[in-house]
Amino acid sequence: MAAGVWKQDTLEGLDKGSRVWYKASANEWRLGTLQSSAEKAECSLALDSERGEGCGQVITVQTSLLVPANPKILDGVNDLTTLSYLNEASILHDLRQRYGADDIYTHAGPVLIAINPFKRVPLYAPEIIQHYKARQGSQQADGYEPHVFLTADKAYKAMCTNSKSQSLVISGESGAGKTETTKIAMQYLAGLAGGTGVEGQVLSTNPLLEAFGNAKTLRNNNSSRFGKLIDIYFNNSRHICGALIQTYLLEKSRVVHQLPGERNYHIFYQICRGLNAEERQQLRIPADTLEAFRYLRTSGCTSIDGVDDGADLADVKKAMTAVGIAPAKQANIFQLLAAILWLGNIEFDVKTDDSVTVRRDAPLANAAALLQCSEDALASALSTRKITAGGETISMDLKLESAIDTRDALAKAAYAALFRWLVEQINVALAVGKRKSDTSLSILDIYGFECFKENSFEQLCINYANERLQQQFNKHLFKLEQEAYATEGIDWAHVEFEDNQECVDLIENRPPKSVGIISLLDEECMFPKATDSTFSAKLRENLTSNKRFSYNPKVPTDDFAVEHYAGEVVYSCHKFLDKNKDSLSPDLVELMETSGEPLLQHLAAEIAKTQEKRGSQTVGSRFRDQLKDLIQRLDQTELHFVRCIKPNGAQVADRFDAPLILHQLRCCGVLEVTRIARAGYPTRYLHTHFADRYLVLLSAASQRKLARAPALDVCKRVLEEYRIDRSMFQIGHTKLFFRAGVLGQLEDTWARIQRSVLTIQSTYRMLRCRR
Ligand code: AD9
Ligand code: MG
Repeated sequence: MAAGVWKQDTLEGLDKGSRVWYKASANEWRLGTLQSSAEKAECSLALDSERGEGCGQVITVQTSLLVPANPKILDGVNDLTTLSYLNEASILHDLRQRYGADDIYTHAGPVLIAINPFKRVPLYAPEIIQHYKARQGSQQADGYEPHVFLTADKAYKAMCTNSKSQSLVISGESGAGKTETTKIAMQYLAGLAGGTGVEGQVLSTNPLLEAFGNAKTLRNNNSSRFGKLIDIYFNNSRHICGALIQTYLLEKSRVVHQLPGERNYHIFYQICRGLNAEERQQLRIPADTLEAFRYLRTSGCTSIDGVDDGADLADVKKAMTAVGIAPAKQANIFQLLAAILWLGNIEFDVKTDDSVTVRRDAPLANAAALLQCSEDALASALSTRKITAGGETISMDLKLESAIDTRDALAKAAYAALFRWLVEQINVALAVGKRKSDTSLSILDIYGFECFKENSFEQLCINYANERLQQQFNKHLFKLEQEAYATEGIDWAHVEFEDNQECVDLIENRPPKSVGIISLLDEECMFPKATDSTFSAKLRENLTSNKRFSYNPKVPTDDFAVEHYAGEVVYSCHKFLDKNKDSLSPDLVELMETSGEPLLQHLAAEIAKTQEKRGSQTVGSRFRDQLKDLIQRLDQTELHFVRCIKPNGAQVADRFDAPLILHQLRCCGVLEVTRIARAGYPTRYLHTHFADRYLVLLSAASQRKLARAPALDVCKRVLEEYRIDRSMFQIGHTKLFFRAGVLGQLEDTWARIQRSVLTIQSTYRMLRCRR
């Protein structure tokens, strides 16, 4: 039967007067009406007068460039699986129509597509939450418009029904709307299952984590520079009773360096602009200018249109208080942030080729004062390194470049430790009642795929994470789905999909399997004499057989390119080794440990502990392990996918950049998912499970007759008595497979019977009590 579906997408049967899409260029489709039959190699086409230039124009085109268009009545349908013709042009057209009407959500079978509106849309009012909340049962979604609320609601209700943990996996490229979508889902769950008070705290984590972990990039003014998985726990009465946040690899290089036009983490600008005069004076932050700080100045961008950093600080403070960080602690945090800013201003004077002195001026004095250490101790930690050899410790001078790296390393390490500490504080606050529950609903919001003019180790990690998630998406929506049909002996035409295994292998494989980028990087990090260039040479030596890897032999750089599922990215090897090793010298740890500032002391102890625990494990291999763990955890839950789409690169409202959107749809396999969903049987039951559940629906006579019969006989009888159309289900070896929505009627009847049984039981109990 599935094969029949494909036929509909060919031009067969189309004739004069049929609506078709004409592929005018690689990414542009134009609507028109056939003026001749489509049987010859060329045909005549009248371009649709509703659309753009060439109105009503009749042109001769190659028939091979035409695909059928859907009837007008299907314009703007809310589930792509309901389109009669499923092709890129039709999908794009549908999404364009919906986006134009601010209907930013559309179903692609089991996947929710969310197009970023880049403006306020009236879709999130409390009444709308109420509307979705009123939805009955876990099966029925009919009559409800696609919405993140609906997806969250399905997950929540499935959790309540099956007692199985659920996950919302939100993906899309940078700026596509993942973080906003996550917040919208959290807002819904707080409205749906609040009541214990924890939900307020859960929501408070957003402004807090965004202040410390988000920044303006060239792709997104509020770009997440860390990944997060938030597990929300529910108690027996299905109210939120706690949460746990796990974060992934914060981009800490941003603390000391940003690309032109980007910014450092929001919190720095917030304290500079939002603290009052007295607070600023204490932190030695000058009144008028952010340009005073090198870490904020060099990118040439300190403000974001429409963002009031000063006012945002108030929200951040409120959020801190909500998660139990008292004002005194908040002051410590701000002090550390100011210290980091002053560290960045410390200058070095070159003494000889091999040594520097730290300039004794205001930045050193201010940084030392804020870190609560002596100027001498700070100066010596930044300009020398202690080396132990033969039981003796000697102090070695640092060259200018190393001294600068050491200064920046201290700033980065302190910030990253602060971030980890914050997440810990949040988790302590959210742990209320957590252990009383074994079911959770998790939401994954990571950094989206990105490609800049210059891409470094951080982009490789970010894109690797996205590659892994894409693989998981493929596994659940293509592989597992189709394998299930094959093992159950279901009649099924296989749907091809873009497998990204080769790219995942390229990055993460390790011996003895084969080598990958991370394993080669680790190997290189062990050689004392290795440099970024020797690493680059190693990649070229070992990886050229992988089709996803390439480099330009004509250009004398250390660059290499990876063909990701979402496009090619050229990476520069600069600093790969340092970033992967990420070790903080013992001198700096010691400096922090001896600080008079308790928070810094605490962070230093944590850094020392983590360094010890990690041993020689590198950032890359730890990230690989974390991702593996993440995927395993997600696999144990029921998955719900949201695909965020970025409508244009300018981050503006009402601009539908068709080629950009089409590229994203292609990369993430929306067309194929829709095909599978349309041809597939998303609802399954084991024969035994189905028989047990629905036996009660049979007539009394049938129930008696089938009481001892095999489960499959019961199933067949139920399907018969309820006249389920033969095309709507298939019987597998152990399971029954149903098309979407078929079981609604059975479920309704089942629920009605359950309710009356319960009523009878409670009346009976009441009567007994009275007696
Ligand atoms: V990144 O990978 O972290 O760089 P995200 O998270 O995918 O990226 P984000 O959620 O931050 O993107 O969205 C980018 C911007 O789009 C937001 O700051 C909003 O201004 C805008 N946006 C996204 N979704 C919505 C929405 N549902 N309504 C209104 C939205 N604006
Ligand atoms: Mg984000």
